[in-house]
Amino acid sequence: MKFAHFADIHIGSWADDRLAEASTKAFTKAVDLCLEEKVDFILIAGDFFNTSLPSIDRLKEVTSKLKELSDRRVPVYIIPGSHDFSPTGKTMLDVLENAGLFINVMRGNGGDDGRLHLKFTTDEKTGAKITGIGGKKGMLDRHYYGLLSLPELEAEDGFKIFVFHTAIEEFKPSGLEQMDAVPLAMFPKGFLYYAGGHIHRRFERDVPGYGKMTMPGPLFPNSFDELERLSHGGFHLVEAIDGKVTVTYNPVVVHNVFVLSVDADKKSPEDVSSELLASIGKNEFYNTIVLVRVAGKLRVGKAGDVNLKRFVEAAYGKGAAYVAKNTSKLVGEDFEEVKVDYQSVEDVELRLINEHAGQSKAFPVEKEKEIAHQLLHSLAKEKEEGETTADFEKRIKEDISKVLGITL
Ligand SMILES: [Mn+2]
Repeated sequence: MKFAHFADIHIGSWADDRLAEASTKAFTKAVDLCLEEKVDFILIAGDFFNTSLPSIDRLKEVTSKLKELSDRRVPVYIIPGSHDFSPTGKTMLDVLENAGLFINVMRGNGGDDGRLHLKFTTDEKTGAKITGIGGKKGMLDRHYYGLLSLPELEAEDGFKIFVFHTAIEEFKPSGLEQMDAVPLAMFPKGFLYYAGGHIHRRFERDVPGYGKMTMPGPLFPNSFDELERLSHGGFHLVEAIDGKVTVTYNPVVVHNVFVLSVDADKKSPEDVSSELLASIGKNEFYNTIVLVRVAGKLRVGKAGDVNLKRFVEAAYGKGAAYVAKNTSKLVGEDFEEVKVDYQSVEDVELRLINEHAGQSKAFPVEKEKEIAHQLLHSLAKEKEEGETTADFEKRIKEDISKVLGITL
C-alpha cells in the first residue's frame, strides 16, 4: 500500500497577485507527483483552503485537479482544518464532498453515553480504515478529543489511519510551547499511521503504543517566516509493507527562494540603502522569491529613511517573482527598546492600547483602555451568513453605541 499525506495546503493563502497562485500550483504539482508514484489514495490533514469561501479562480483549478484524481480512481480522504470553516461552521469542503471529489473521514455521532463515537471509512482498494478529527478555531476540537470514545477505535483490527489537525502537547516544537495542544493520551492507541496537520513544520516520530505520527508541514510556505525557514513545502509519501511503515518527504518547489540579510547596526540609512542595492550584484532572480530582512539600530535617522523601494524595484528588474521585506527589527537612532514577548494578536493589541492611552483626553486613562479594548472586540465581529449588510451594520453600530454609552 502506498499513499500520500498532505496538510496545510492553504489554497489562496497569499493576497498579493504575484503569489496568489503559488499554493494552487504546489497542489497541482503534488497531485502530479502522486499520480506518477501511483499512490492508492491521498490524505489531506486539514486546512485545504485558506478561507471558508475561496475565490472562483482558485476553486476552478483545484476542482479540475480533484476531478482528475477522481477519474483516475485515486480517492482523496480529508478532514477540515481550522481555516476551512466560516464563522457559522459552513465550509466549501461540504460542496466538494457532495460533488464526489473527496470524502470527509470525520464521521461519527454522539452516543447515549454522551461520548463521541467515530466511524471508520474503509478504502475499497487497500482496505485501509481511516478516521479522524478535524481542527476548529479556538481549540473547539479539544472538546471533541475530550468526548472521544477510544475503546471501539482501539479494538478495530486492520490497517488503521488516524487523521488529525492539532498540535500534540508532548511534541510541540521549540518556539511554539505556548500553542494550544491536545495531550497524547487523548489519541486512540494502536493505529499504524497518524496523519497530522496544523503545525507548519515537518515532524515524524514512532510513538510506542501508538504508531508512526507525522506532519509534513505546509504544501507551500504561508508567510515570510515560513518562506525563510522552509523555502519550500512538501508532502509525505507513505509505504506500508507487512505492517512496516516508511515515510519519505517529497519537496514541492514552485519558486526558488533567495534570502538576503542586512545588518543595519550603527550604520546610516544611506549606507544600508547602498548595501542593499549592491547585494543584488550579478544575481538573476528568474522564478525566485527574494526575501530581504533588515535588522539593527541605525546610527542616525529613522527606520523609514532606508530606501527599500529602490531595492524592491531593482530585484523585480532582475526578474524576481516576488519580493518580500521584513524590517520588524530595524529601528532608528531614537528608538527605545520595549522588551515584551508578543505571543498573540491580543498581546500586540494590549501593548498598543497601553502605549497610546491618555492621548484622546475624552475619558480617564483606565476607562479609555477598557473602551479601546471593547471597540476592537466589537469591530472584529464578522458578518454572519444570511445576514444582510444593513443588518450587520446595524448590529455593529448598536454594539459600539453600548460601548461608548452614546446613541449613534
Ligand atoms: Mn494551517
